[in-house]
Amino acid sequence: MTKQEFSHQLKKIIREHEQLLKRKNPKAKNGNGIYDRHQFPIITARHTPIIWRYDLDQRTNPFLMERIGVNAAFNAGAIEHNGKILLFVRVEGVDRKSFFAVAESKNGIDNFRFWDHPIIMPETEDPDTNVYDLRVVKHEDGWFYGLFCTERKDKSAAKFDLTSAIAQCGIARTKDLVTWERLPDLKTTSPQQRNVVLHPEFINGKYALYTRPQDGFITTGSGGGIGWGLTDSMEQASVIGETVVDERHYHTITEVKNGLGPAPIKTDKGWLQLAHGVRNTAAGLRYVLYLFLTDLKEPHRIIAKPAGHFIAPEGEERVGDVSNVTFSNGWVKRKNGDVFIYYASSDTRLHVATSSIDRLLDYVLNTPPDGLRSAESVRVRDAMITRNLQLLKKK
Ligand code: M1P
Repeated sequence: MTKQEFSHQLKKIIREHEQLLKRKNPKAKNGNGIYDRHQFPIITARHTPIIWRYDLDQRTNPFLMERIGVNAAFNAGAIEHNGKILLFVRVEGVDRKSFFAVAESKNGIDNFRFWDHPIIMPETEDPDTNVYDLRVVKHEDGWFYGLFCTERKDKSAAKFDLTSAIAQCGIARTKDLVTWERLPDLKTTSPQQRNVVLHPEFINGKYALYTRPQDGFITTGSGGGIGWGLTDSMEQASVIGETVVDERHYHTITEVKNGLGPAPIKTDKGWLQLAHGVRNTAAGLRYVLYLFLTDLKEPHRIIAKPAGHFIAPEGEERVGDVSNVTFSNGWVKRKNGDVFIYYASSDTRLHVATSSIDRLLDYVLNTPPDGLRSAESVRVRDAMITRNLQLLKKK
């Protein structure tokens, strides 16, 4: 490449990247009344900055090739801060290592732009092999906490077993969202923990955590579902004796496992909770999102839970590195009552679904619960059909 060709090619790469970042993202057609999807993913690997992927020095990158590729950008924590939506995106390099990076947007729906530098997350004395799925919570103690999964090789595994891993909950905190202080990992009695979420308020003067105890790295084993426990401090966080918030059930969307998504949203009717449920199929695991409501004073106690999924993979969402997955660890309630739900599809890209507190409360409070049997499902549906037919006759 001549100097001129290099410069021309670089300008083209920057121009196309800008076009992608500035693309408007209108609502998709055919919403279900509960929320609206939007036409395009809000963040993909191609949204990550050019300077993260290309070496822009012609002497060291004469072909202007991507030097350090990005494979995926998905599962993001989310907050509203100083009038902007900040997403704490799980960015995965082509080397399969994930890291966290902040992308911000004024409207929360399009024009997301990454900050120049990814988050430099400090390590503990036992270095993380991989970190992922950051849940960012502004706690009433004044800190922003980031809880995430830290994964390390299982040192007790057989010599040639290079896949066994131990997942635990890493904890960090920050005041400015730029410099993070790493705290010791959460201690629990479970050999594996993922999807741990900090409740934003003190409960009886203690920090409250939603957990997801598991026996194995992939399988829950005796892990009963989403758990709950209290700890005196986040500097030495420790939960002894988790109670189960949402138990798994046979022939439901949570048959194989479940896990809480982002920290819950407080409403005047209770805490809105977003979670994922997993079942097994001939085509592999299927991850869907579901909603439930818990008591304001006892946030571990479910007071309403619709049957089935709230968001399931659709269209291109169904395909990716880990297909048939929707996963969320971030949502934002705005002052006007709008709710932006940030969900990822198939461990590849990130989307937004928009709704409101009123709609979500209507959904959780008035959608029938799971009757756990076909006969009960058809009875509830048929009762609505009969009422509808009577209403239509009157018109
Ligand atoms: O691959 C799907 C998801 O798998 C894990 O979720 P869970 O712990 O509930 O099985 C996580 O690794 C998550 O990042 C991933 O999206």
